[in-house]
Amino acid sequence: MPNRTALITGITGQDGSYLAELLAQKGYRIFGLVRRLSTPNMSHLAAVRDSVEILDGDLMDQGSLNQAVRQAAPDEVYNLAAQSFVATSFAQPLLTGEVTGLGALRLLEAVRLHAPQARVYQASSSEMFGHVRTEPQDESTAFHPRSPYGVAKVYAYWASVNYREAYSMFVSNGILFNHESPRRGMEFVTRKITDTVARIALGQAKTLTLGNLDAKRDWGYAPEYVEFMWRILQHRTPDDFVGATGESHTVREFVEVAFRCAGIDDGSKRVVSDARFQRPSEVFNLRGNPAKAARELHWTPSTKFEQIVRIMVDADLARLRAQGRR
Ligand code: F7E
Repeated sequence: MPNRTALITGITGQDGSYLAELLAQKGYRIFGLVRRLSTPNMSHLAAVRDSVEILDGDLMDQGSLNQAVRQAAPDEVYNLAAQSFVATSFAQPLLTGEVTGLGALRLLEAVRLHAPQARVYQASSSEMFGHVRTEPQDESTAFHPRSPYGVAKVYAYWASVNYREAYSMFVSNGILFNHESPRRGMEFVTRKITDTVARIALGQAKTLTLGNLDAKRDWGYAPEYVEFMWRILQHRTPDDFVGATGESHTVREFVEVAFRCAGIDDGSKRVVSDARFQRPSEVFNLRGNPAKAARELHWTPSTKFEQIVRIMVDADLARLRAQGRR
C-alpha cells in the first residue's frame, strides 16, 4: 500500500506526539496543525520533528482549517486538539465551547468540503458520561456531562455522528477514559501528583495540595491509547468505541502508590486538602467497559495502574535529577 497521509490536530500534546511517533513508524506522511504561541512548545515532538510537517492553524479559524485540509490532502484526520482541562472549562466556558465543541464541527466542515473521503477520528471523552448511574460505562451509556468541557465534547460527539449519517463520511468517535504518561500536562491530577512526589523525594517540596481525593477514574497508559485511535480508523466501518482498562482507582490510591514508588513512608501526612481544587460539579466515578474494542478491534490495554504510576514517578525523578545537574 502506498504511504498514507495523516493530519493531526493537537500534535504537540501528549496524545498527538505519541500518535505522530506511531504513524511515523508505520511510514505515514504526517501533517500537524499547530496554533501560534509566543513561546512554541514542540518538546514532545523531539523524536519525530523531522518527520512532521507543521501547518499554521487554529480550531477557531475556519479558513485555516480549510487551507490545512487542502494542503495535507489527508487519508486520515485525527482531531486531538481541545481546551482539555476540565477545571479551566469552568473559568472559560465559552472558549471551551468554541474550541472543543464548535472547533470539531469546523474541522468536519473542512473535511466535508476539501477531503470528503478522508477518515476522521474525533477524540471523545468519558467526561461525556459525567454523572453516571450505571457501571461500567460503554458505548450505549447515556451522557450526563458535568462541566462545560463535557458539554462541548457531547456536542462534538454528536456532530461527528451526524456527519457520518448525513454525508456518509467515515467519522468515528473514540470515547477515551483518562490516559496518562510522563507527557501529561502538569495541571492534571496524575502528573501533579508524580511531579510533586518526586520533588518531595528530592527535598524540593514539602506538601502535595489536592482537591477531591475520593474521585475514581479508569486510568490507562497513553501510548497504548494512540494505537487504539489508529485501529478505529482501520476498521471496515466508521463506529464509536470506548477505550478504557475496565479498572478504576481513587485519586487517594494514586497518591499512595506514587509515594511508595518514591520510597516515602509518611506520604499521607504530606497531603493537604484545598477547596480551590474542587470543581463546581464533580464527576465522582468513571469506569469503562472496553469489551467492544477487544472484540472488534482486538485492542486490549496491558499496562496496569501501578506500572503507570511507577513509570510517571520514575520519569519525574529522572527529569528533576537531570535538571539539578545542569
Ligand atoms: O482530574 C480530581 C478531579 O484533571 C481527575 C482530561 O484529560 O480525562 C481528564 O479529565 C480527578 C477529578 O482529569 C485535584 O476533581 C483532585 O475528579 O486529572 P484530572 P479529568 O477531569 O478526569 C478526561 C477523560 C478528559 O477528557 C479530560 O480532557 O482528580 N482532583 N485534586 C484533582 N484534579 C486536578 N487536576 N488537580 C487537583 O489538585
